[in-house]
Amino acid sequence: MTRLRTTVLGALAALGLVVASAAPAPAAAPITTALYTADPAALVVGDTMYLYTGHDEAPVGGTNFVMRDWHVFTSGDATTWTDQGAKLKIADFPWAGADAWAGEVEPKNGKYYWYVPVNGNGAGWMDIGVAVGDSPLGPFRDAKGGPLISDSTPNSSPLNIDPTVFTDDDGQSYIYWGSYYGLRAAKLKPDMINLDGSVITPQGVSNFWEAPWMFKRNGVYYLAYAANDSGCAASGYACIRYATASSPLGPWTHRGVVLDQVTSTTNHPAIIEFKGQWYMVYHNASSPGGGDFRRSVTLDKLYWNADGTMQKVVQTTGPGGGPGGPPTGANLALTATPSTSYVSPWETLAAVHDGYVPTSSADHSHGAYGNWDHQGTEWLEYRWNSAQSISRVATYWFDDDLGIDLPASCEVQYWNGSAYVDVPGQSACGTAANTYNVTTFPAVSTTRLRLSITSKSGYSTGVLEWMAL
Ligand code: FUB
Repeated sequence: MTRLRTTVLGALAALGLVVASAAPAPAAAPITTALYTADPAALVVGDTMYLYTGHDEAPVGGTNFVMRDWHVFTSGDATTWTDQGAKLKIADFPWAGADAWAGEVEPKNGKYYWYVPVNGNGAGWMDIGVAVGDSPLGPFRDAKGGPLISDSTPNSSPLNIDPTVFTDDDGQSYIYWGSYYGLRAAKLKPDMINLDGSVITPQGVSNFWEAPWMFKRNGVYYLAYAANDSGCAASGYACIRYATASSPLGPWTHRGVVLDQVTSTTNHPAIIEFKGQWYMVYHNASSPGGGDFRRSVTLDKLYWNADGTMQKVVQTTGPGGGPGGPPTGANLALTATPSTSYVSPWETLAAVHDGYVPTSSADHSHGAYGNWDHQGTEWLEYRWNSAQSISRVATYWFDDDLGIDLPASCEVQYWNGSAYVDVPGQSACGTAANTYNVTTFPAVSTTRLRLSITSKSGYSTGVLEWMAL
C-alpha cells in the first residue's frame, strides 16, 4: 500500500491549521474540500455538532486506502464546518501500524471515548482500539495499551472494524462492529475499555455488510448499516439499510433502505438530531478529484414517518460533481427514447439520459452505456414523439481504463425526414475526459438525433450522459 502524503493538505493537517468554509455551504456540499474525509461519526455536545472523520490520503489513481489519522470538525449550524485538525493518529497507538478506519466517539463518565479500527502490529489484520480524552476535542490518548477487540476475541467478526458505541438510558453501554457480513455486539464494562461478557451475533439485520451506526429514538433502537446486496446497490457499491429493535441487543427487524448508493463504492452513515433537525451524515466521491479512496463527508436532512420509520434521504447533488458541470438549460434527453447500434449486455443504455452528474469518466455508479467489444463506428440515438428544437448536445464520455476508452472522434447527426445527415454548422465534437463536451449548432427541428462515435484503434467506447438542449 502506498504511503504517499497529499503534500499541501497533509502539511496543513500536521500544523493543526483551522480550515473553515469561507461562506455557508450549500446543502450537501462536502464539509471541506481542503482534504478528503470519510467514515463520519456524529456527536452533539451543547450547541455544537462534532464530526469525527477518517482522512483519505490516497494519491490520484490510488487503488487502496491511505489513512493515517482522524480529524474532528465542528459546527454550530450543520452547514459551516471548522476543521479542528487531526486529533488522533495511528502513532497514538504504539501497538498499531496503519489503517485509521471508521471510528466513533462516545461520552461517558465525563470523558470521551474514541473507538477506532486500526491495523495492529500483531497477528491478524484489523483490531479495535480505544482512546480517551477529557473533552470532545481531546487531547486523546490510548486508553488501554492494546486492542479492545482483535481476531483473538472469541466470536469476533471476520473483519474487526467500524465500531459504533451506544449508551442506553440505564447507563449500560454497548459496542457493535464488523464487516464482511459479520456483525457483532457486546456489552462494555463501566470503564468503557473492556468487553463485559461474550460477543453475540445480532439476529435480523438483513444484508449487513459493514459500517453500523446505532441510536435510539422514542424508545426504539435503530441500527443503520452498509449493505451491498443487488436489491439496493450496483455491484461493488453499497446502500444504507436499517433495522429496529425493542432492546439494545435485538432481535432486529429490517426496515428498508434509508440512503441509496453514493458515488463512492463504500457508504458510511451517522444519523443524529441537532437543534431539532435530523441529519444523515455520510461520504461520497463527489468532490473535485474525488474517488473511492479520496472521499468526502457530507450531510443531508433526514425526515421521519409518523410510524417511526425513516424516509429515504434525498441526496443533494451539486452541479458538477467534478470539473466541468453540466450545461444549463432544459435537457430534452430526459424525455427521449434512446436506442443504439450496439450495447454490451451488461451495460445500461438508459444511463445516458437519467440526468445523473458523473464525478469523472470512470464514475459508472449510476450505470453506463458501453459497446465493448465492438470497435469502429457505433451510434446512440434519441427519438421524440414530436419535433424538438435542438441547438446543443453535451456528452460525458465513459472510460473504464480497460477496453473502453475515449473515442477518436464523434459527430452529431439528425433525421432530416428521409435520412440521417450531419448537423450543419456544428462545433467540434469534443472527446475530453471528466467533463461535459458541448457541441453547438444552429438549431435543428427533428424527432431523431444521433451521436456517431468512432473508437480509437483497439478500443470500444462508452457514454455516461448525453444531453440534448
Ligand atoms: O474507510 C475505510 C473503510 O471503508 C471503513 O472502515 C468502512 O466503513 C468503509 O467506509
